[in-house]
Amino acid sequence: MHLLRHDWTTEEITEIYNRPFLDLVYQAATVHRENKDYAEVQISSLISIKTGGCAEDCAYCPQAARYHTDLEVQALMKVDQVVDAAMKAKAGGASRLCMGAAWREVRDNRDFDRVIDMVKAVNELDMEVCCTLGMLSEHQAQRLADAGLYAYNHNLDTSEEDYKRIISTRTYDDRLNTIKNVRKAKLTVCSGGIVGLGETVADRVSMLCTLANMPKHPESVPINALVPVKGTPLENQPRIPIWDMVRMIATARIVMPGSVVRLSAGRNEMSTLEQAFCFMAGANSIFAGDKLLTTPNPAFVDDMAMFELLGLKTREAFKNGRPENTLKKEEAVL
Ligand code: SAM
Ligand code: DTB
Ligand code: SF4
Repeated sequence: MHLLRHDWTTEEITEIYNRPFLDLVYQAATVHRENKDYAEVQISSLISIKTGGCAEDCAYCPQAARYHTDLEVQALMKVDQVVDAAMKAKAGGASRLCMGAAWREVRDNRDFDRVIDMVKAVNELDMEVCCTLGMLSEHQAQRLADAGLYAYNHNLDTSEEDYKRIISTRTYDDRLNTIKNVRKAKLTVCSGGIVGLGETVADRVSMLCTLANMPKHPESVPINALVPVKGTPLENQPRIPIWDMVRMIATARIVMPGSVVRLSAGRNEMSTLEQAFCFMAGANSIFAGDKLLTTPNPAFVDDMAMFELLGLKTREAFKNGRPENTLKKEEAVL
């Protein structure tokens, strides 16, 4: 495998991002093909366990309480409802379930206790369990790890320089701190960002540089295309050109060759050919299921038809082994 570097400069990443398009894709595909499992795509399914009413002001987000979006606020789901949804996702081919909550941060209360129960229950279904619940303390990360969580998603979203334009209710350092807490609990990290927020190429490069220079690269790097939602400050943002999306995926693949790069939000607006280019450029994961958190996503059957057409296979759960904390009850040595 390509040497993993943690000393990238913005100049180097800018040069990669701006290469002639086909050269960039060719290089990213070459890096990707050094991985023997390059035709395998990891499938995550999202479920919004607590929807809307969030205190933060993320300019892209339909779930922020302060924007008037047509969203129905929903209290924290029950464990049984989550297990039903997880079984459905598994039957559709998902190896990972990602549970999202519209929280600024986790609080040590009964709701968090219930999320811990959800993590335990989904882990028992032999699925990788991921959560995205906002900011976490080290102790909270450890509780999630003890419950069998596999990954924690916490996106940087944009560059440090651009952050204030998009979110004013927390800082970039808050974000980086949570990621550190997740690492301390030995969970895997899922962290990436969004393109199409009105950021510059320098912002995209800067965000990739922050991710690629972390002491350990995030195991998953989601690249989302903004889904503009009516009522949010970014509702009128133009759709991101597919060329930019492919460039972003290809550059992520080159600078973080050992990570899973996820072609995330925005697939509903992409043709199969456009998505094929993203896979060619090194994307090896998607969110599947007809809904992301609150916005539409292609149906499972359509994605499976695309996989068939492109010769892609789905990746099984726990491909890189089952971490100690995710052992099922009967396997754990008590
Ligand atoms: N509240 C938690 C947080 O912000 O970390 C977890 C849920 S939040 C919805 C998870 C991620 O969804 C955000 O960091 C952002 O990257 C992505 N996201 C939210 N709205 C989006 C949109 N309209 N288009 C693309 N990505 C979006
Ligand atoms: C990620 O990077 N993208 C997902 C997941 N992690 C949590 C969320 C996308 C949300 C898109 C807008 C919505 O459906 O609300
Ligand atoms: Fe809240 Fe997360 Fe949406 Fe920001 S992205 S408003 S923190 S749910």
